Amino acid sequence: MSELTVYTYDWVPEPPRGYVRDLRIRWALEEAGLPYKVVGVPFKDRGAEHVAHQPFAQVPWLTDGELSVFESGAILLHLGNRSEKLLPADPQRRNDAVQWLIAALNSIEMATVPWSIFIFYDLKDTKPWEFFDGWVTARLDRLEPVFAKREWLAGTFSIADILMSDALRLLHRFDRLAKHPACLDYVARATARPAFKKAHADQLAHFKASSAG
Ligand SMILES: N[C@@H](CCC(=O)N[C@@H](CS)C(=O)NCC(=O)O)C(=O)O
Repeated sequence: MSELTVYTYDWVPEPPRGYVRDLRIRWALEEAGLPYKVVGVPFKDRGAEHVAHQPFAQVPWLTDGELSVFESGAILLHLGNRSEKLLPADPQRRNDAVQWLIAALNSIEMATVPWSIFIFYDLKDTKPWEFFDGWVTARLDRLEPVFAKREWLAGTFSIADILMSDALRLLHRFDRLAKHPACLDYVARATARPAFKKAHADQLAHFKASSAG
């Protein structure tokens, strides 16, 4: 089996620590029990080699032997093909996992990331805030009955839950799930998993070690 390497920054400022998207990949690898290593690349000077792997000079990317994959969703799908612990073999459940994974990226994260910009830059007094906050409410109102009825999006835990719960974690960070208890419980059960805890602790340790050096 080829060697798996996760690439992330060698350092990031304090606020994103614990939220950098290599966490999603570490989490999946821990869930699947696949051996991997993590390599830090410069945050400050992003060179041509970085862009050759990730065209937006972002992280994460993954190498699997000679193959290089960028975009956290694509990386999770790639890993899903390696382990049924991440992506079920049954066609209906596999379809559920894939569509919810895309929904997490394209229907939820698409709303949560712009919303978070208003928080980080203290723009809640501006007119567009109402729109972006309303967009988040609309999405949570639709997710609430989904999580009231099911533990995991595809029946059993899958990469869809890694992406969905990680996207919702950004809202939870600012107590934005308080009025959506089923969403809140879902994030709590996802982040209680030992694989999440290990991935999260490892990411924090990685960035702490880099700032110490
Ligand atoms: N759609 C990309 C987003 C990647 C992304 O936003 N990466 C952040 C870290 S979590 C980053 O590299 N930010 C620095 C930058 O954009 O310059 C994915 O899901 O992989």
